[in-house]
Order: sequence, then C-alpha cells, then structure tokens
Amino acid sequence: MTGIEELGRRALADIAAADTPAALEQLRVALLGKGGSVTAQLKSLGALPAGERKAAGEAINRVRDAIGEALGARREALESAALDARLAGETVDVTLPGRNPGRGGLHPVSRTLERIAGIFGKLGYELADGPEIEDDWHNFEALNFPPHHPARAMHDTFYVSADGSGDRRLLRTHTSGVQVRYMQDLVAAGGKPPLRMIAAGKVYRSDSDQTHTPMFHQVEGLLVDEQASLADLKGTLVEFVRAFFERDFEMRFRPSYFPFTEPSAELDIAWQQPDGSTRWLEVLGCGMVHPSVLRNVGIDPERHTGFAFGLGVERFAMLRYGVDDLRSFFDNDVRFLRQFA
Ligand code: 2NM
Repeated sequence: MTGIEELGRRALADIAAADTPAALEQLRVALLGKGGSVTAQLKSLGALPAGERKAAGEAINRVRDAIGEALGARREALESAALDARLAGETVDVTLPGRNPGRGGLHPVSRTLERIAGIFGKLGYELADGPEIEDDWHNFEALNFPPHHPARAMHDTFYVSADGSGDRRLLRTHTSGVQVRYMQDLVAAGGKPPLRMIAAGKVYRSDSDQTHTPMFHQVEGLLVDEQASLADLKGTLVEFVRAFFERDFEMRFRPSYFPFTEPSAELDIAWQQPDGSTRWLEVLGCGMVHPSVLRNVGIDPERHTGFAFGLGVERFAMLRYGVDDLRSFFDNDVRFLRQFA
C-alpha cells in the first residue's frame, strides 16, 4: 500500500471515530487545511519524476475526495445525533396548563364612571361628550362666570396659549361645556326641552396636592323641562346616591353657590367612619340652572326650568372602594389596580 493510501485509510478511521463536531473540525484542518497532511502530499508532487506525477496526483485527489465526503457524512451524522439528543431531552408536556398572559381590566375610575352613567342611563339620561380643549365661551361665558371669576385665572386653569394672542382656549375645567353644546345643538336642530343628559370625562385644573390632581373625572347631569323643580332635583340625587352605594344614608342639601345655578346646593351624606362614628361628607354640587345659562343657549327661561349637578368620579370611587389616597389611582401600579378588575 502506498503512503497516500495508508494516509487515507487512517484518516477515514479517525473520521469514523470522531465523536464531536470540534474533533471533526480538528481532523479536517489536520488533513485538508493549509498545513494538512493531504495538502503536503499535493505540494510534494512537484518533486516526483514527471512520469509518476499523473498517477500520484490522481491517487492523492481520490483520497482527498474520499476524506471530504467522509467528513461531510460524519458531520451530518453528528448533527442529527445531537438534534435527536436535544429533542429527547426537550419533550413538550402538552398536558401542562398554559401560561396565562393575564387579562386586562378596567381602571377603577372607568368602572365607577360607567357605574354612574349606567344608573343615570336607567333614569333616561343620554350620555354625551365634547372637546377637552374648550373655548372660553363654552367653558365660562355661557355658564354665567363673570369676567373676573377666580376660576378663570391662570392659577386655576390651563390655557392652551398664554402668549396674549387672544386665543382663550383652555383645557376644560368642568364638563359643563358639553351641556352647553348639547342644548345649543338641540335648539339648532329645531328641538326643545324636555331633555335629560349627562356629560362625563376628564377635566383639568391647575391644582395638585393630597386631595387634588391636575386631571380628574367628572360626571355632570342636566335635566330641562317645563316644570322641573328643586324637589325633582332632590329626589333624583337621593335615588342616585342610594343606587350607587346600594344602601341608604342620612343626607342633607346644604345651600351653596355656583355661577351657573340659582339656587345652588351641596349634597352631604352621613358617612360611617371605620371607628363607627359618623360624619357629613360632601359628595356633589347641584342647583337649578340659572336663567342666563338657558337664555345663552336659546332656551326661554320663562317657559323652561332645569336642574343640574356635578360630581367627581375619583371621590365616588374612593368611597366605594375604601381608597384613602386619591393619587393611588394615577400611580399605575398594577398591584393596586388589579384589586378592582
Ligand atoms: C355642578 C354643580 C352645580 C352644572 C350646571 C350645568 C349647566 F351646564 F347646565 F349649566 N352643568 N353642570 C353644575 C351645577 C355642576 O358641579 C359641582
């Protein structure tokens, strides 16, 4: 057996015995690499007598091709054995419970808002919405806020433009502008009272401390008819509070002041403290719609009267869920929020 054939025989045996891809690669380099033994044989061809070169060259090429093939076949065999081993170790237990990505839930403020809207919905109130960036007329002027009312001042209100350009648009400080728009639209469409509607959504005030956030949610209601009375207002709100909390309270209407209502009142409920004592808690504001407001939207106050009310959704959510810090609603800590989902 010539040298090259002996080299080839040993190489094939080594390849068959290689049991890792790394060992196989080492063999490839040692045989076919630049400094490999087969390569050395090819390089030495030039030293042979011309008559022997052809046959010797063919023999080396045969061995080189055989080694190349053997390397490829062995690599495939090792790879498929490695894959089989991995698959055997990685069995999928299809009987395991699935990984639950968790279901989302409504924010407690949203749930509370929907609850309030649902109760008024059953009383026949239509839910309406409107722009959060409001103009001065809908947010203040039409609602009987005098020019220098403190609610119009910078320190209470976020104006969109503070450059003195005369653009008085602002982030709405209450949802009452929606009610102004609702009444205007009704009149413009040739309609007239009776109407029952609520406006609900985000409102903004330049205010931030333990009990105030610069954004909060309001629900405001409005009923206009020919004989709407303060008694209707009281009955409606007492029924609403009972329905919302699913229990009865002692309640009182305490005289108050709002520019858009006359007379105006605040509704207090007798709230049981955790220590068993009771104290009056203010829960909403209300009143009979001021005649100027009706006139401003084209409704004749000699013919129609209305009542209106407004409440803070976060306050109702805190009372219902027993939350004592308003800000926890806005920290976006899912451990807190999940409790209400
Ligand atoms: C309140 C209290 C009293 C109110 C009045 C109106 C409107 F547009 F009809 F004039 N909307 N909301 C109102 C009245 C709101 O919130 C404490």
